[in-house]
Amino acid sequence: MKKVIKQLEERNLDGLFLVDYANIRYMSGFTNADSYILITKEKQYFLTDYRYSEQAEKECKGFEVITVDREEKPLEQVILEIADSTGLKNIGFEENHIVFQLLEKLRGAMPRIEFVPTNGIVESLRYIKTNKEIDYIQTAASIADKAFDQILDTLKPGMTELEAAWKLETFMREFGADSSAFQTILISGQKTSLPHGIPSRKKIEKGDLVTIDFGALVEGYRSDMTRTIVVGKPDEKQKKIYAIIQEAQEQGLQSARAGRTGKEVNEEVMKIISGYGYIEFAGKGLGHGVGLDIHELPFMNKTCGDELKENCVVTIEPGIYIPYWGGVRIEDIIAVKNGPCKVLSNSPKELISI
Ligand SMILES: [Mn+2]
Repeated sequence: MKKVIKQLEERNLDGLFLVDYANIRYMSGFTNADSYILITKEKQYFLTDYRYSEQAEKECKGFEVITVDREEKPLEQVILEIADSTGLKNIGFEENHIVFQLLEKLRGAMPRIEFVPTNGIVESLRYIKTNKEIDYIQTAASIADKAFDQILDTLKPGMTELEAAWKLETFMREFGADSSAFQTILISGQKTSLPHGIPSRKKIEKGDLVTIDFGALVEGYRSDMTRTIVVGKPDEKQKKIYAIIQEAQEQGLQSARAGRTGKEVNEEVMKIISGYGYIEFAGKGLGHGVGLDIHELPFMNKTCGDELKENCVVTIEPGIYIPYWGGVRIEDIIAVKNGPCKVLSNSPKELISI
């Protein structure tokens, strides 16, 4: 909170209004939904409704919890009263998260107050993880590893993608996940050329590549891992593409360390794919930060200058996607270090045939 208030001072802001679920959770510890935070330099307000007020009182230490009863007084009226009583002249809002309709209501209710777009104030704090956050992500990654090991024994030709995805999610829950970290990608055959294909009623067949991109959720923190396997014996092209991605992914793990930019790491990985003549089929992004959100800072791609710092948690996930043939992606989740990174996902990476 002190760091946020310091940023408000630097930006000449009297207050900051938060709507984003992950930013609200990060600042307050609140683990539920549909709430707002108003940060002022003197005091912090947590605005929620009757469904969550008891929970908020317990979880949000250091906040004054205000239960908004919309029948009595709309949210913007409650904020106006706080602004008036504390003499706020302006309030920052999250330009990439706020709903337009809510912003219009706020501006309409308090013409005296300037609402100022901001971007990334809380995100900049979430950029580097604490040891506790890394522990949660490590736990989630280890649950995913165990579930992957089980799905290798369970997945059989004739099963649909949806059935296999459900089995995988069941295993994660059995091993202690709160839920899946995101909608599981488990796609097969030609469909693996879709980087984010959706599991369907398509049956998994002999000869198919199967791309499995999934993660577990633990205490609000997410893991993210991808493995590509083959049903039966791989053919020569499958082996060749897989070997390129395996080499590229290994390079990514070597290159990712504190002080380097996502752009530099991406370049070194793409150089390998380029050397084999497959750059036109390479995925555009190499990786992304992971934490309370599945995709957060820093990002690693051609245009991203985000610098990797000690204890950033990011993915390294190069892929080759050939339309109407298929694709291969290998993804690990890592904690960035000053030296070699710490790989949090530990499932095998040689081409597995089931
Ligand atoms: Mn990912």
